[in-house]
Formats: sequence, C-alpha cells, structure tokens
Amino acid sequence: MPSSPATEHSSAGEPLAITSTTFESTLGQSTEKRSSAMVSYKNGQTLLRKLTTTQEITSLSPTDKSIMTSTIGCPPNMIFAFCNECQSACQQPNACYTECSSFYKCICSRLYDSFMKGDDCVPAEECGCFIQGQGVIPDNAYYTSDDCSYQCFCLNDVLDCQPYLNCSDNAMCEVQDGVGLCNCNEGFDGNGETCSPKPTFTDCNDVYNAGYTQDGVYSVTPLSWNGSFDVFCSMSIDGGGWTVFQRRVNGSIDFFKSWNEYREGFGDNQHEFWLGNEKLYHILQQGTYEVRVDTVMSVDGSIVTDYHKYSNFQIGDETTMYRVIDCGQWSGTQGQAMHKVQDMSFSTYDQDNDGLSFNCAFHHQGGWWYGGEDWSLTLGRDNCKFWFDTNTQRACTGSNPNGVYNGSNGETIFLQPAFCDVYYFEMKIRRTV
Ligand SMILES: [Ca+2]
Repeated sequence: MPSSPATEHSSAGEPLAITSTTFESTLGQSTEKRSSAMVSYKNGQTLLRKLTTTQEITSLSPTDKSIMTSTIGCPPNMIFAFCNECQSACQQPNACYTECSSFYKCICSRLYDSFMKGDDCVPAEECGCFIQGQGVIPDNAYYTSDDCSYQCFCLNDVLDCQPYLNCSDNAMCEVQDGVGLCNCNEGFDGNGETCSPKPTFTDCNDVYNAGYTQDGVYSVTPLSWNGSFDVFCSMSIDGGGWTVFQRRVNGSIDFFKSWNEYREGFGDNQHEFWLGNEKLYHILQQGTYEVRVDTVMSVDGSIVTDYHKYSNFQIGDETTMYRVIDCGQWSGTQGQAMHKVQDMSFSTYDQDNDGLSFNCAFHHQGGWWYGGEDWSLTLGRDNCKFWFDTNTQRACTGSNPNGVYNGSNGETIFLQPAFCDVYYFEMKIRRTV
C-alpha cells in the first residue's frame, strides 16, 4: 500500500496541485474514519476542482482517476478509488469483493478490466485463462467457442484448448454454461454435425409411407401451400395414412362459427376440431382422395360403431365456396348418402350458400355443405337420421356433423337423443392415387 504523500508538482503544460495531506492520511491510515476526502487539482484545462464528498470522488472520470492514481502512486494497474468498488481475481473473474477498511484506497478494479493475480493486479489479458473477446475464464470452467469448433478448460490459471465439435453448415452451435451443442436448423434432422433436410410430407399418407405409424400430430406441406401446418394422422385403422379434418368427441368446442373460422380451422386437432376448408382444399388438390366417416353412437340403448367411405372426395377452392365436386363410390358398414352433399357449397351463418330461401347454417348452428337434403349418418339406423319438425329445416341436410353436440331443439348432430346418441364423429381423407 502506498503511503508516500502526493507531491505538489507541475508537469510541463499540465499543472497539478494535490492537497497532499489529504491523500497521505487517507492512504496511510486506512482505519481512520473520514467523512470526506479533500482533493484539489488542476488539469490541463486549468480546471480547479475541490472534491469534498464521496459522490464527487466516486464520480470522477477515468481520466481524472488516472491522474489521481499516477499522482499518488498506486501500484501498476490499480486505481485510487472508493473502497467498495468491485475487485476480482483471475481465478474467480466473476466474483466481486470489496475491502472497505478505509474510504479510498488503491483498487484493482474490474471496472478497468484488472484482476488480482496473487498479490499483483494485472490486466485481464495477463490472467492465465484470458480469451480475447471473452474476458477471463474462471478456474475449473469450460469455455466453448461460438462455433463450437474448440473448447477450453481453465485449470490453475492455465488454459487448455482442444478441437471440439464440427457443426454442420445446416446447424447452429448453442453454448450453455460453457458446454456447446450443434443443433440442426429448422427443416433439418440429424446429430448436429450431420444434418440432412427433413423429409417433407404432403399429407398423412406420405407420413405413413415414411415409416411413421403412430397416431398423432405431424407437420405436412401440401404442394400448393406456402409453408406447413400440423394435422392429426390416423395411422391405426384401415391401413393408416388418414389425414383427419373433423372430429367431435364431447362438445367442448363450439362449432357454430363464421365463414373465416371454418376457412382457417379451429379447435384442437388432438381433440375436437375442424381442420379448415382452405387446408382441406389444398390437400385434396394433390391427387385422388377417399373420405372416411367414423361414428360411435347409441342406438336403442346399444353402442354401435360404424364407418363409411367414399372413393373420390373433391372440393373446389374458396371462389366456389368450397363446393363438393365429387364423392365417388360408397363402401362401409352403415350409413351413406354423403353424395347428397355433392354440388353443395359450404355455408356458415354469415355466408349463406345453401341455395334455399332460409339460412341453414343459422338454423342448424354449424358450418356444412348444406342444401343436400337427407344425408343419413347411418343407413338402416333410421332413428339416427337428422329429422326435423318442419320440411324447411329438413331440406338443409339429413345429418349435421358440425351442429351442436348433444344439443336440443333439433339443432344437434343427431335428432333423437332418446334413441340415438352420437358420441364420436370423425372425418378423414387418404390419397389413393
Ligand atoms: Ca339460404
């Protein structure tokens, strides 16, 4: 610790006057309580300052501190500063300690990128584990370069660096707590050092053919779609590869939605949802698709599971109001007459395209290809027909899959709850050609 008094002197061009007794007592009697430091000096601009408060000393500019430091003779790299400034050691560059046995003293301040090394105060780059651009690495810590290409370990103030990872051009190095990891970029799969473009699937048929045979949500990229979206793929029934576009399970989702909502889709594709007419259209554009309808219902107190399929389901784009162009040939257990929706345009309460003098979507509280009279959920299960009190309503549809689940007043996905409760309804498509 320096104790020599600061000497009043004048260097060429820059007169510097220090109240020497103040510095001497501050530095030399570190335990003495003082409420202020008396410092005055002139810099090259002939500014005369008299610093009498802690704030004034603390707020000295680096240049001023440097003048003071050199004047009072702090050891190399130390500055004369208020004692509670953060000091750190090379071994623990991130630690911060203070030694406030006196108000002002020579400090090895981290603020000025200096660190204690043994009894010396050295610039950061003289710490053994200094890395340009990164600062000082603590003892027993790893450092990984930004590109993961090398990793260093600091042991006893000595840095040991080794080649580390070779991230693929299609990967990003991510470093956490000194440990690096190569992560393949979006759209690529691999271990990070090798990343291959992810296969893109145009529908669930592609997903299935690529070897993914678990039911679940997959990302698909239809050919005419800009980007990709998630769909639920039904892989476990009827050979798998089905892209599900509608499901009713428990009525948790309200299906009385607007045109835009039916166009964009809504709900949760792992639960109740409508995929969206626009997505449906772009998938169907890619080839010949069959459509399958699965139902679970109670008929006269017995649970029955039915399905039916049509061989060629096609719809037009929004300019046609997603009109059903074709359905193809029927097959299945029970239920038919989906061909009743053929040539029907999609309707919602805010877009009445049903061709009838009233608003079917509003009356039936759903969105559908209304106007095709009498589509039965299940052939031979007459109790499950969507039947109405008035011919007006019956003219809209025979079944109302997007109506009110377990609703009342006829606005339901089935007519006679007492005889026929539909618990489950799912519609899906699969490319055949
Ligand atoms: Ca109408």
